[in-house]
Amino acid sequence: LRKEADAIEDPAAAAARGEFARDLQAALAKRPRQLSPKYFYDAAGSALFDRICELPEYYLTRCELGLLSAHAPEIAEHMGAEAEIIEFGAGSLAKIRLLLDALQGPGRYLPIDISGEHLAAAARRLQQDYPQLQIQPVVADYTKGLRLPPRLHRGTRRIGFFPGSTIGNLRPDEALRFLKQAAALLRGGALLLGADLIKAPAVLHAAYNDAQGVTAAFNLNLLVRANRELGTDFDPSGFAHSAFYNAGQQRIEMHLMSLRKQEVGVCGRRYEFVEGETLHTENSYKFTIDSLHELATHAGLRRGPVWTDKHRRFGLLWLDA
Ligand code: AVJ
Repeated sequence: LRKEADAIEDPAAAAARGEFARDLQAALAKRPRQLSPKYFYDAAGSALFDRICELPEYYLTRCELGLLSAHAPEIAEHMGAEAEIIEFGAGSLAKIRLLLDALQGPGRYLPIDISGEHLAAAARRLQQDYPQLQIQPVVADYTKGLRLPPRLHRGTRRIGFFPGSTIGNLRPDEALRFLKQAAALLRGGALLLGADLIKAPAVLHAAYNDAQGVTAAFNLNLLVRANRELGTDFDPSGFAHSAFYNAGQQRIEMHLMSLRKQEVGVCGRRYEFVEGETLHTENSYKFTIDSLHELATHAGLRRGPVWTDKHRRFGLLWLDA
């Protein structure tokens, strides 16, 4: 049965698995050991992330949803009728609903996400609630160069939507490259960018070290995923979730820390972890409105309105392309 299942694995899934194996081996071969956070988002990881968004400590999602719903009419006015909305890292498609409710029928909605099954299911649910909307899901890794279907009509305005502070997962040089690509792709339109702001380290720390341990499970799920998809032999109970604010770099770092000396097999190679050694799994950069404007201006975007909450926890920026 197992053999048969392997034989019929679709080529895209096989390629994705090959890339995961190569990236994991490369991550384990270098020091410090670091892997892209994109590998968090298998079906289980995407579901865990959705639970993170509901946690009392994880203020980011609530804050951004609050901004979107409070300012949806104004944002919709900036977007204009019949534009097409392109969402980068669309996830569960919850945030776009707030904008769709305020918009007079956008021309089309293109959610881009790396987690194919999760995206397809979310798109089906959205279609049920917005039967008139033209939805075109795109399963892709948008950090790798963006290719999109042609504009709906000549002259259709494209509005990019990059919420959730996902931009914080990118190193500053990668964020700049992404914004440059987005600027080129959206030329004549705009980008609506949501980003987490620098604040008291204790507040940041709590958001990534929740009391229920959901963030720990999200982090450790990476090892569970590797075991299932690549046949590695990680012992998830031999690793601990570690998340802390690196003030010098203005970022939260997440790591998986080895609790003892141990060896792990990955596709025929063995890798040793000494006690306390980590695999760096994510950076989550924090910004100021000024630092975001500087980055955007460098990328060829022009500053527009900014919406933020009274505690200045989160920023929503309109950037003309
Ligand atoms: C989806 C990348 C914005 O960095 O806050 C949540 C992911 N990691 N808890 C973030 C995440 C740990 C999240 N982003």
